Amino acid sequence: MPPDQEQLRWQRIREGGPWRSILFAGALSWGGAFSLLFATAQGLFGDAPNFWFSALKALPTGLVAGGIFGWARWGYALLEDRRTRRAVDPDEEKPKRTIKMTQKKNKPILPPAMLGILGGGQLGRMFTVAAKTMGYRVTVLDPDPHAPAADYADVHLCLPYTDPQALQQLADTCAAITTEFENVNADSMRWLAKQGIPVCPSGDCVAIAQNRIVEKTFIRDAGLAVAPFIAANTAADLEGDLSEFLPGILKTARLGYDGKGQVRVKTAEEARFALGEFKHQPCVLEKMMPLVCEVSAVVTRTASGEIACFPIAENEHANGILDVSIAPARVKPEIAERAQAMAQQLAAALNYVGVMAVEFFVLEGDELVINEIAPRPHNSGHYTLDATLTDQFEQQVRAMCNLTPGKTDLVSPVAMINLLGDAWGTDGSEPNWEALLSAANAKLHLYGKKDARPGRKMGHYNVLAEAVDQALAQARAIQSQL
Ligand code: AIR
Repeated sequence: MPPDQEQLRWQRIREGGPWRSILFAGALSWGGAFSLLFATAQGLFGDAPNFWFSALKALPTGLVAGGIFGWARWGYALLEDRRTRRAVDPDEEKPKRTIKMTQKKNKPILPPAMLGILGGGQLGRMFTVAAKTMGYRVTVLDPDPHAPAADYADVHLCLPYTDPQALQQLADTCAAITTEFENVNADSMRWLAKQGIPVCPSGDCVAIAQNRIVEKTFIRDAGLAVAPFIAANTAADLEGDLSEFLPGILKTARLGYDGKGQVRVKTAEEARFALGEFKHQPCVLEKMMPLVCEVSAVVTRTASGEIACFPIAENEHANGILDVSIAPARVKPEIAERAQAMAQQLAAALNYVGVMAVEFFVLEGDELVINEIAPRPHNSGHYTLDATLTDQFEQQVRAMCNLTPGKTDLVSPVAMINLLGDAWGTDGSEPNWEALLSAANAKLHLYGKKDARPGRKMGHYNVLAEAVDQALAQARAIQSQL
């Protein structure tokens, strides 16, 4: 029986209660099995005239024994379940399904199992390539007929993330499901988990990352540092003294990435005005921090709690969009280690399964505060495609398939530069690829997107060199020629 089916069966037994357990699991399957066993024993060693008569005679005993065994199995599953819940969260009376599922030592899901992914953008595409390379099959759910991942996927369900039939097909055909886009519907993910499919990360983790207020509160409650912030659910929340959070950035609580949905504010009046501009949707006002630099950690955590963290990347943004990432980050080793430890602590606090990125601000005095998390592989982890022993997309496959995370050693210093739509001509002409591809140490990754809009991530390239500054200088030189 495939591992996911075994897990599903245990979950059904746990949730079915004693009656269903006796009637279905106990009396029918185990009862049948016990009868057969008794009958064979009777037929072989008993004194009845023939085998079938023995079987008939042994049937009631077999059914009773099977029923008792069914009870025992259910009782054991319940006990194990309670133990796991207590270990995970002693205060939670009704823990979420994902919490208990992810604590089990699950069996590996092996090729050629079908893996599902919600979202088929560039991250889904690179995930699909990694999964296909390892021999898995992939189903992508993305409403865009030109979804970049569809070029490689075995199945493209070109339907909305909430489409019941698409979700049913994922549930029926996939051994595990992941996502690549945090604005994907968390309830769709919860529904899939309810069908017994391992969903990594859980809908609950995605829901936390989808709302900046919930996200920052969670991080703070986990004992980790965030920039001072105030939740602005309504205009009234911004009426009091805001000096603690100013100058600051007002960010919409939901649906913001790549600099979308945020504005810098210097005064309380500006903050209130900006809230009006965002049509009074829930926002957070966050104090602007005096940054030395920004770094990020991409961490992988499996259902059994194994954790691996990639080397810390140092990031620079342009117009709110990641421009360049370099590894190793040019920070003290102690800071890099602390960032990795914080990312791992957060992943454990979330009971996270999959690949997660944690973005940090490095402040004066070597202080580290968490900016935000992304419940998926991350743009700042694209350097791993060419510069580490395992890349972040293989890690995503490994985590969702209950495999040990691959080794994350950096093989070479690297600089990753994003290729935005701005590099394409207004007439759709291509950038000067020759300038890039003629360098033997530059690696081009294009996402196959149809429309090159300004600010749209179309691809990236990695430059590998002996020293990180050398890699960065060469990557910048190439950028200026594109
Ligand atoms: N993405 C997800 N969160 C942030 C980013 N950048 C990736 C995902 C998603 C794609 O960007 O892969 O599917 C969407 O890109 P676009 O250009 O279609 O908006």
